Amino acid sequence: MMEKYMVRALELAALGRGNVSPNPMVGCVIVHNDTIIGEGWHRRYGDWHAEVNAVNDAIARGNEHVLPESTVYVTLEPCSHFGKTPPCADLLVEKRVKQVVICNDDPNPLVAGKGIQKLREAGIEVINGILVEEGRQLNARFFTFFEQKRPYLLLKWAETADGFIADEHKQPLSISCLQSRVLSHQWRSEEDAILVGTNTALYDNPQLNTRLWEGPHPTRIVIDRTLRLPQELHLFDNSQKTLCYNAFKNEEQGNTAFVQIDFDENFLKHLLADLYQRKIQSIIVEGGTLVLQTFLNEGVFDEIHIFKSANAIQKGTAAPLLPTGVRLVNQTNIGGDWLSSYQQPR
Ligand code: AOF
Ligand code: ZN
Repeated sequence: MMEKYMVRALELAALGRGNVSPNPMVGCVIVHNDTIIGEGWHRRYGDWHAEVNAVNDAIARGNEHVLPESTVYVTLEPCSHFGKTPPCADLLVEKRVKQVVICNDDPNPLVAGKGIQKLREAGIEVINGILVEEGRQLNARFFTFFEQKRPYLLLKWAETADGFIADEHKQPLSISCLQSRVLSHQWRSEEDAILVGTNTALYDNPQLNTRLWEGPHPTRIVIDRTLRLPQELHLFDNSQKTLCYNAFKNEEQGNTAFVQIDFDENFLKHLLADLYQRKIQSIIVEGGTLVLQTFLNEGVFDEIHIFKSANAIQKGTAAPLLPTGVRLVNQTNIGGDWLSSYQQPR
């Protein structure tokens, strides 16, 4: 029975997809006598939290007087902090609800257990850990960001039937079909940032935007240790925010920020620590082979998506090598390409 209402709360939470980042998607259902008397979800970043919307819905439906005999099902521990809105835990205490059932603890250090503590101290019964895995999957980016103190990482590339990612002349090469490229642009619009290495920036002069899809443009991230990338590249055209990681300077130029980091053997750690500090919650890494292989070899990634085209080119730059142990989660045709998706086993 508890699962039934939590499933509904998770469904409501998912309605916030695309509008709440970097906040988590959260849903809330209020139940009295085995009947739903109020529902709500976090609809938009900066807006009311799920619990507030559910309580207001219950009030609008004339159910305020039964709140003290009701159970609140919420997919994330109610917050305890004054952020964009006052604490949800305080609201539930003020309405004297009988019981609160929670899916996931909030890993945000501003909350992290303090919400549950507030409820219990006020004498409200709290049950947590209902449908934990479903909740963690829904908000994988949010949980990875706070628990691992790094952005959620998607690695994506397109390779030819014979395993090449670029031709022998390093010329920009369109390997995947239009449908695959449209899908990649949709993916770009769903993440906070997109990352490429020096060679890709130099040889492909990519725009790294979402022109084939309607949606927000991600922050562009480029690695340029020795600052050898020419300023004429699309990357530096100020049309989107760009972070350029290098070994020499910290400087803001229009929409581009040059960020100096240590390029020692812990380069990846330094990079991800800086991005965490900038609150970048997710990144799609699009190449080239060297950069992708670095993430793969260190085992620092969450998802891998590979488009394989039908044509062979015989010569060129080899595509990255998949590490052993990754879990194949999906395979499908996208136009003329074959898309394989993998996950890092947890
Ligand atoms: C809840 N219910 O529906 C959500 C919560 O910037 P703010 O003030 O909106 O706070 C964002 C933080 O609040 C977010 O990082 C997470 O810890 C929590 N989100 N909490 O009780 C909600 N969206
Ligand atoms: Zn809240």
